[in-house]
Amino acid sequence: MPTLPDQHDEIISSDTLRGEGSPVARTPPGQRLTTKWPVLHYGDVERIDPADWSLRIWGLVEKEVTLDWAQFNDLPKVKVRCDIHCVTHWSRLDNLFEGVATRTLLDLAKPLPAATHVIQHATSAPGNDWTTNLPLNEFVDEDCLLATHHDGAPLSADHGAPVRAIVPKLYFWKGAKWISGIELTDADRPGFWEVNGYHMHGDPWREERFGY
Ligand SMILES: Nc1nc2c(c(=O)[nH]1)N[C@H]1C(S)=C(S)[C@@H](COP(=O)(O)O)O[C@H]1N2
Ligand SMILES: [Mo]
Repeated sequence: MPTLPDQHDEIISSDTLRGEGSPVARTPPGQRLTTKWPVLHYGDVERIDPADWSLRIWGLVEKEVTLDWAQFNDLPKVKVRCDIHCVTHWSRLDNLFEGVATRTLLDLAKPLPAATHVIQHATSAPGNDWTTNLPLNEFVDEDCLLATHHDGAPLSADHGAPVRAIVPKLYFWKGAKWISGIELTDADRPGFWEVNGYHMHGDPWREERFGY
């Protein structure tokens, strides 16, 4: 893995920016651009007091880790510029997210060699355990983070405060809002939308919207 920039202010450019190509070149097939940021989720908006929030990393790891809000914020921060592509056909270009890189978090727990996939858990519907699945290697790309801020402002509750996951190269549903857990597994187990017909992988450039 390449090392993280130690300069706080260095901004990581996601591959979604495609070498700063034109907006058209950056828009995957079947998507329309919006400058608004739509709100989409299953169930009610979670309103989480950061004092009550924690993140647990478990499953196929050397060491299970639980971080509270203060411990999370003591970790090195990154800024990532990326485009967002939602499976419901909207794309929003040029977002700036700030938070903790997923690889920084997983380095604390040390995934075992058998770990191949990640299941993100969120304290939202259904049953306070909304989930989404993805390959471990894509979850630890350098443009992936657990974000607390968007375009310089703290996330609002409806966008997943206090912490939500961002995986820019996959459709936006592969990032849990109100994230509470990262589970490492040795199999690709479908999450909430995946059980309901959404794609196991979700690459916007291949229009992996539904099915396997
Ligand atoms: N906890 C949780 N996270 C979620 C979802 C959800 O239903 N619950 N929906 C996903 C989907 S389908 C999308 S498109 C994005 C929407 O994020 P936004 O509301 O910030 O645009 O969140 C994703 N993360
Ligand atoms: Mo979505």
